Amino acid sequence: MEIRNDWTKEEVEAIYNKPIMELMYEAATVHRKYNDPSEVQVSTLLSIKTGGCPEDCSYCPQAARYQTDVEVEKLISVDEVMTKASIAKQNGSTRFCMGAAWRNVRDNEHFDRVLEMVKGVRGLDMEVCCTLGMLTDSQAKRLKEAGLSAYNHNLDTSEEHYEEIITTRTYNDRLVTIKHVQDAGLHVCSGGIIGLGETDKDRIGMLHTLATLAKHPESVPVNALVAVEGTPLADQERVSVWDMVRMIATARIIMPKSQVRLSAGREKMPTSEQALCFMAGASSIFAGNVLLTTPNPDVHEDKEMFDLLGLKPMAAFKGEKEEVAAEQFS
Ligand code: SAM
Ligand code: DTB
Ligand code: SF4
Repeated sequence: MEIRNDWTKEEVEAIYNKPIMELMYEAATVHRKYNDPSEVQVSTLLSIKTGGCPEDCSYCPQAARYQTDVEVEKLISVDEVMTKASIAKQNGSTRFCMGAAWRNVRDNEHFDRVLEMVKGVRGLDMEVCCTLGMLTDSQAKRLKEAGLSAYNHNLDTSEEHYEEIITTRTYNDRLVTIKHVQDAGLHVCSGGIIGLGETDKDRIGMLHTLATLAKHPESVPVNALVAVEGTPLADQERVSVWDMVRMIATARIIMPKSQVRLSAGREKMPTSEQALCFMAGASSIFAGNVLLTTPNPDVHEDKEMFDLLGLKPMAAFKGEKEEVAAEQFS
């Protein structure tokens, strides 16, 4: 089965709406065909610039306009990043992702410092990822030159539902940043959040947009909303595991080789629920007891889960090495 970028919305809808057991079985089958299902990519997140963000993303505790418990912090130092990245490496992470509560990147000394951070972490032989908001094409290129592996920029939801969630920038702005990232030769990490009050149609629409990009994102994070006190979405109900399974399984079937990441929301999911997500084709997690500002399971809990489920952390640069090998033989 070849990798397809020409999925129709109707095809994605038909997959998404299959009876759940059929859907899981199909996704598990596709996963085994394209990937080693025992390997899980373990990525650690670090917030390098927390809170005080000018945007109005209604799910986000870091938006300055909402009264949340998040304390505003300045951009941290390169040394602090290096210490955290070394600890993450010792704990088995092969990928390190740095997040900043920025609307967009500006060409100033702060961006220069981020480039230093990228160089430093790359020097530890880890894959490096950033999520810093909107980027120009030249900023994407500079990140690539510094050694960045991938850039995270989520679509978050469907184009139709987007305006209900964010008004301070458009869906098209997001697609433009993703294009700059792809053009710079960086891997794209892009997915979304469920539990924002969207319909199944919105979820299908978002998956369809991701699967019909010129190239599938190398990773697709599926976040369950972490409802945070003080944000407009604070009272949203927790999403059911079956909704996570449906999203993950559909993403796995339509983007067979992408790392589908079981992202925010694991803190509230027992091992049995997470196991269903791995069965449905999830191949990546965020490790460490905080995501950016909200809790995540402890490293030792995840180790116990991996032992119980027979999962093992994926080696660094696995995807990149396979790509090089494939190019050489094509
Ligand atoms: N400020 C940059 C941006 O928005 O592009 C980068 C950091 S931002 C926090 C990265 C992503 O985290 C968002 O696009 C969103 O998908 C996710 N996120 C933020 N708050 C969340 C929450 N409460 N629950 C689940 N995911 C969340
Ligand atoms: C993504 O898709 N999820 C991560 C990462 N990309 C940057 C962020 C989740 C954040 C959850 C809320 C918080 O901890 O602040
Ligand atoms: Fe700012 Fe990013 Fe949070 Fe939106 S998601 S408010 S851009 S930090």
